[in-house]
Amino acid sequence: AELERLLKEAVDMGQFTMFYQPKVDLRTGQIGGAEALIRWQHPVMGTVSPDRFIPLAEETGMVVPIGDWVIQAVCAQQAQWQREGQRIVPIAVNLSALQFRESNVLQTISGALEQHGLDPRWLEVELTESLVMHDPEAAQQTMRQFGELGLRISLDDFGTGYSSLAYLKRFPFHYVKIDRAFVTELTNNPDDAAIATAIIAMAHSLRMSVIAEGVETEAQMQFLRSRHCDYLQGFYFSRPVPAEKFNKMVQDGN
Ligand code: G
Ligand code: G
Ligand code: MN
Ligand code: NA
Repeated sequence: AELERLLKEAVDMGQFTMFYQPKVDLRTGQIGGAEALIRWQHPVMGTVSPDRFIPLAEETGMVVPIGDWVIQAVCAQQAQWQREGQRIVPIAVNLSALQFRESNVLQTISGALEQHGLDPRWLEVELTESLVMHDPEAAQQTMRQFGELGLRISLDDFGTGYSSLAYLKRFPFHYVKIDRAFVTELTNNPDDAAIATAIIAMAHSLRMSVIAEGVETEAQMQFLRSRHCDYLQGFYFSRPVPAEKFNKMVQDGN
């Protein structure tokens, strides 16, 4: 209840901000997109990691207003950059399970896009494998509606659950994100290398693009490039950064 109060206050007092982590397009070497990641700056507690408050926000239901704020914030930011004549790239928001299942997230998204006059191609969503598998039928239906709206969808944390890509082909994903767990040991562990290679090959045969997360070294980058991975995300290129810094990186073309 205390945390619920604190999170409510955080929304009202504007203590949340969004950071952006680039996704590098391996074909062009340029930033081809980003993932939006929330940050909570509390006046006394300091910076609180989303790893700590998102699971709790999920339990109290506060993740719904927080998630709505995230959608608003990203749409407002993209629209502002676009008005200023800046080059923009698609930005993906993470949807939490509760937000996906129990809120009217479709209305929230289409409302925000409309309000800011933003084309749906500039906003993407990331759904985790476990979220989708919790209720596959319902997820499929909501995802179809996202697709009709023109949103691209990423399958986040792929490989950590128990579903096969073949099964997931029933869902209209555009991107598969290889979980960081397989990328970390990619160049030391032949099993992880085999898994990453297989995910990329199968995703491509199903006409989905692949994003590798958690890329931290040149060797990992080279390996993923040799396997024709489409996008790379990770500290090797950039940590999640504040909006201004991200925008500068996109304009500078690196
Ligand atoms: O950098 P990172 O510490 O940003 O994020 C930690 C975890 O919190 C990740 O699992 C990430 O998906 C999740 N997360 C970050 N931002 C958001 C957000 O805006 N909404 C939701 N639902 N999860 C987020
Ligand atoms: O669960 P999700 O994939 O949405 O979370 C993204 C999380 O991964 C964020 O916490 C982000 O800070 C973190 N992250 C992004 N790139 C790297 C990386 O190269 N190494 C590590 N260890 N974490 C990363
Ligand atoms: Mn994600
Ligand atoms: Na992920």
